[in-house]
Order: sequence, then C-alpha cells, then structure tokens
Amino acid sequence: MLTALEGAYGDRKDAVEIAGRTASYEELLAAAGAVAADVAGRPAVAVTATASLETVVAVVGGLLAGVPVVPLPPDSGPAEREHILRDSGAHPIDVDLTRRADFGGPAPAPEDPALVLYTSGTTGAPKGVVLTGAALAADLDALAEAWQWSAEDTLVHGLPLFHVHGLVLGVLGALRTGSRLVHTGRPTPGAYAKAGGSLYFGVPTVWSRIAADPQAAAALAPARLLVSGSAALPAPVFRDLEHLTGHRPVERYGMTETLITVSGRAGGEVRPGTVGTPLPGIRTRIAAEEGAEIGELQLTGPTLFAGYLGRPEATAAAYTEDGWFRTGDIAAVDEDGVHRIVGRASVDLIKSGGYRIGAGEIENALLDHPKVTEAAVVGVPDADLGQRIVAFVVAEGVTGPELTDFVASHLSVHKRPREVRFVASLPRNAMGKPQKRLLLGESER
Ligand code: MLC
Ligand code: AMP
Repeated sequence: MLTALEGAYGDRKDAVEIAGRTASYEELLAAAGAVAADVAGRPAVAVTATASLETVVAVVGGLLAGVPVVPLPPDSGPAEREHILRDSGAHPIDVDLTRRADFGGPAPAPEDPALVLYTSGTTGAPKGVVLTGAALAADLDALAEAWQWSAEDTLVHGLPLFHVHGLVLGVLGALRTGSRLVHTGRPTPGAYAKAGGSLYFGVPTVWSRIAADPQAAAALAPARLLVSGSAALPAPVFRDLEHLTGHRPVERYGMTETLITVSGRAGGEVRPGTVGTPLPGIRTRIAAEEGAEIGELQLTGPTLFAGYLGRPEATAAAYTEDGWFRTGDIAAVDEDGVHRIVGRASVDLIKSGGYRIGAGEIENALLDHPKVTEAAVVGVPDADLGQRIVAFVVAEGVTGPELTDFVASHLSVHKRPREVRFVASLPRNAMGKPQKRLLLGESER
C-alpha cells in the first residue's frame, strides 16, 4: 500500500501537505517507523483522525507494523468514542513527528486486517468494518487504472481522515500511486481553488458549494479530473460544474464494506446521474423482482471487507445465500453496463454531507435525554447536504437547540439533527413501529 514510501517516486520535500504543513516521503516513513516500533505486537491501535500529518504518520505506522488501525472521528463525543474503543479493544496513540526510526519488523501478510472503520447501520451503535491490506491494494490499483491516476498527479481534497473517501482514497491512494497530496484541512471552495491540483476529490456537498462559487470553480479548469462520490451528485450540480470548469465530473460508487466498486473512467463517456461501470475484478447484479429492472445492487470481488468486527451474525446477514454482498442500495443498469443508483432500501440509513448516519443511533441518543419520551429520525431532502437529519420528538421542557447540542456532544458533531420538530405523538403502525414515510409526507408502503 505504501509504494511511494518505499522510495519508488523520489523524494519531494512537499510530497504530502496537510492543512499547510508539508513532509517528504522520507520524513513520513521515518516518523511512521518510530510509531511502528512502538505499536508492533499490539492487537489494534486507535488514531484520533484529525486532518493532520500526525494522522497520516500514525496510520502508516500501524500499517508498517501490521497492527490494525482504528481511526476515531475527532469530533466524536464520549459515547461514540468509548463505544469504538471498547468494541475494537484499541488504545489511542500519540504521535511525535520529530521521532525517527527504521522499522525492521516483518511485513504484514496481505490477508491481515489493516484498517477497522466504524460505520452506522440502520439500528444500534456503529460496527467495525475490517479491511485487509489486500482489499485496500486491489481497490487502489483498480482506481488508479480507471482514473489514469499516477505519480504525475497532484491530488487535492479536504475530506475527513476517518472514512474510506478521505483516508483510503485520499491518503493511501496518494501513497500508493506516488501522487503529491494536498489536503486542504477543510473542503472549502476557496481552498480547492488555491491548491492547483490535477485530480480533485469531493462529496456532492463540496461540489455543490464549489458550483455556487464561480470564481473558485473556474480555478479548477486546468485540472485533469474531478471525482465525486459518497452520495449522489445532483444533475444540476454536474451541469454547473461542466459549465464553470469545462470538466464533466466522474462519479464513483462505494461503501465502507466494499470499498469503491463502480466508477466512471478518465477519458470515458460520463452521464449525469450515473456512476459508471464495475471496476476490474468486481461483479455486480441487480436483485430485481420478476419483470422489474431496478432492485438491490449486490456484488462480489477482491475489495470486499473481511467482516464486521466481532459480529459474525451481522456479517452473515450482509450476504445472500449464494455469497453476494447486499449493498442495500437500489440500482439499475443501463444497456451499456453503466450503473445508476436510484435510492436506498431503508429509510433508516441517512446520507448527509456524504456521511452515513443510522437513524437508530440518533434516536437512541435522543432517548438518553431525560426529557425525551419518543423519537423518530429521518433524512429530509436538502439542497446542500443531500439529506438533512430531522428529529421528530415527543418531549417537554427542552428546546430544539438543546437536543441538537446533546446529540452533537454525545455522538459526533456531524450526526446532530439540523432540525428538531416537536410532536404530540408519533404515527405508529399496528406493530407500534413509527411510520417514517408519513413523517416525510409520503404515503406508507
Ligand atoms: C454547528 N457546529 C456545532 C454545532 N452546530 N458544533 C457542535 N455542536 C453544535 N450544535 C459546528 C461544528 O463545530 C463545525 O465547526 C461546523 O458547525 C460545521 O459542522 P459540519 O457539520 O462539519 O459542517 P457542514 O458544513 O455541514 O459540513 C459539510 C461537509 C461535511 C461537506 C464539509 O459534511 C463533510 O466533511 N463531509 C464528508 C463526509 C465524508 O467524507 N464521507 C465519506 C464516507 S466514505 P467548524 O469550525 O469545525 O467548521 C463513503 C464511501 C464512498 O461514503 O463512496 O466514498
Ligand atoms: P459509506 O459506508 O459511508 O461509505 O456509505 C456508503 C453509501 O454511500 C452507499 O451504500 C450509497 O448509499 C452511498 N453512495 C456512495 N457513493 C455514491 C454515489 N456515487 N451515488 C449514490 N450513492 C452513493
């Protein structure tokens, strides 16, 4: 995974730049070597994944030593942080960039766990997704081919370093291809415009903010490729970007459990609303009812996860009987094999700003508040965030902003409801289950 650090791509002083600080590959490798020497033999390590060189060094150190790395969202509150630490058994490490060591330990086996990324399901607390070095390498090589991504590129993004998009593609991808990395700290239009990259990554919220800032968008014209993912890129944003930058952005589709599996190609035809074709080694199928063309997207291939940490039943439930991974996304495949993601099977999995958020986790957090007696959380269409989290609650003696702060401080800031609506009771079906489609103003199916 760390081809660049093995010296394959020479030694630029500014090979990696994060929020204004730079390091060469040599410096990164030496500092990571010191981390590896410290952590070798541990069952797992946790890294508070701020957007910083320290995070890169900690992750690389874990990978060198063959110790699974668990990134912690830096904005997570005590409930979420304690859950991740307890569930993974990992202890947080501190990094000192000035330490140097040559790590001489054995190279980890490709099938060993390399990363454990926590991600939300429809109910309950987040689960740890175990990713092997082999899966990460297979995905990055497939993407390098699809996007003609090489050491000639300068990759620019400002995404969080605790998810697949920012960490696997955005950091390990740069270290595997040898492309220079500029991480802008935050993914603001102004910072993207200033970075002068050839390859840009963003979630749709980032692209829509860039499209709303014509001057920043125009500064991306000299780039080679703009890539969007983690949620659906709205067609009007695609068109605005094309108009302002001259580029038709490439969309790609993925999940924490599968890594990126379907993508448009550099130099290929891209159509708004589509996510391209399966990457080399990936097979997809649509589980549609008799006569229907859309249905659940299922897939197999070398990029799939090794399971949910410590949850064999949940892992088994994620697969069909004949061994295909069930994405939970509803998709269709055009005649030329191009995939379209048309929605999600469950209303209880929300995508907001590209973050995957389980309604059940937010409901449980709200119910922990002493004034809340009932709660139902939904994702409402939002022009900026794709979906915004709206909480319907039955409560007295507490305000909406207080409940928002309560969730932000217990879980993660990005999981906070953007809106709290107080209701006298929740609409429920005969089984007592909240009827969320009614809350969304849709009819119950
Ligand atoms: C507001 N804030 C609060 C608050 N209200 N803080 C605490 N309590 C409250 N009640 C403050 C925060 O501190 C923060 O301040 C500021 O609000 C912004 O919060 P935010 O939620 O981060 O901002 P927002 O503008 O909504 O962010 C948009 C965004 C973000 C696009 C930058 O959503 C984002 O980074 N998304 C990327 C998600 C991602 O990478 N997903 C990939 C998943 S992997 P301050 O000062 O800190 O700004 C995947 C696979 C694949 O999906 O296919 O890629
Ligand atoms: P996560 O586990 O955070 O990576 O979220 C995975 C989910 O993001 C998928 O199941 C999809 O619902 C969604 N997703 C990722 N990329 C796209 C895309 N290009 N278009 C639509 N949805 C996407």
